[in-house]
Amino acid sequence: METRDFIRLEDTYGAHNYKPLDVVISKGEGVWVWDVDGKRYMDCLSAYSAVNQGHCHPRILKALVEQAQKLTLTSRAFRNDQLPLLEKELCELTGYDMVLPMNSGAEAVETALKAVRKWGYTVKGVEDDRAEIIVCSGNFHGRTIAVVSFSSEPQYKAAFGPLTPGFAMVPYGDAAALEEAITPHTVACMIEPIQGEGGVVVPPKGYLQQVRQICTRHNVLLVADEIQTGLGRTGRLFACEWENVRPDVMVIGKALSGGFYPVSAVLASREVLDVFRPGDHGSTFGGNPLGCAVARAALRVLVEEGLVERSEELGNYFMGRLARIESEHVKEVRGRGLLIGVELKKEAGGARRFCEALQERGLLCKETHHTVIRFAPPLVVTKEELDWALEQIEPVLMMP
Ligand code: IF1
Repeated sequence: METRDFIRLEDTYGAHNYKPLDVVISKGEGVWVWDVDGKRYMDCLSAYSAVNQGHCHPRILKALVEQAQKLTLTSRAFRNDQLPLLEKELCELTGYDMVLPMNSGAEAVETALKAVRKWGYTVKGVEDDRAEIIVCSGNFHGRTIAVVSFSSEPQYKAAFGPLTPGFAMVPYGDAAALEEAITPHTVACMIEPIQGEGGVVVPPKGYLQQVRQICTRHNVLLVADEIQTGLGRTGRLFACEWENVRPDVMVIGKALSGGFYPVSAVLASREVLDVFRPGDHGSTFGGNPLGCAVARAALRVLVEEGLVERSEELGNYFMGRLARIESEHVKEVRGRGLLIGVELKKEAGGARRFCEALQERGLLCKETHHTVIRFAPPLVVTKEELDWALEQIEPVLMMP
């Protein structure tokens, strides 16, 4: 079968909820992937930062295979010998008290929403069924009905109503607006420290600090969605560390498994996560031994291979070189670590055609918000590989 045969099958039998680039990938190693015709590409998307450790990392692969040969799933009706170790290692790495493991990012976000609502009723003393959670315009937290209910992107929610109440929206980056939106019913404020889908939007300096102070002042929990920005992507273990901010609740996913398997988690203090009683919440696959063994290896790789430091160092280099490309199309280059957005001017005719030209030259990336090219290679990338990428990017940005 060739590329067009796979595409025809997918278009015939698959739901059309995506419009992917027409490259059919069948193999990956480190920062490189190969399509079914054997053509090699550098992956500059990293599955939206799920493969920070690089494709098919040998140490994570070994953990996956060894665990798969022993035990994969018990359900939480019984205990398994991997979950306690992952929980302990995550708490030791991050300084949080407790972990609640789930699978997808959206599920972990839902879990965090349930936790802060229950905290609001049982600890803060909010009136029954009145809890409010403040979110930001331009947010992306997943695709479930509750989560799209507070999206500011009309397409994400249109025709999926009735939607879930209990959310208020404020402009991203505006701390004063957040403080004004707080009411006696407010239990939490949820933010992305850098908005990924929003177009790699880095908030104004001091914003996260201000949000932290406002939340503390009003006894409102700060929930950080670090599903995309966390685990080294921005040159810190968590992007909130750029402003020395410690959220009350941290949501992680994606790179928690190095891309091998869906593993997500909510991290929080005992005061928050201890609101859950047996039967309140759960998941058949959440905390399964295969996912836990994979996540333990994925975390070890991040730490022991120094990928967080590498992300900062190479991110600075890459972003600096990108910023020096003198293209008439570029409006701004921004980001942190190896999460970089190149925003094009309106007249450039959209980012998609640049992504397609980069694909021709063997570099895969994905536009976001029509006008932003996002560059987020696996954190194992080398300086030499980034130099090769720049040799491809430069002429493409110079296109008429
Ligand atoms: C898709 C975007 C990125 C996320 C944050 C929660 C989730 C995500 C901050 C949900 C997921 C993904 C989903 C993916 C595209 C992608 C994405 F463009 F849509 F926004 F990365 F930028 N919080 N982001 O970024 O996690 O349930 O998917 O595991 O195709 O929808 P999930």
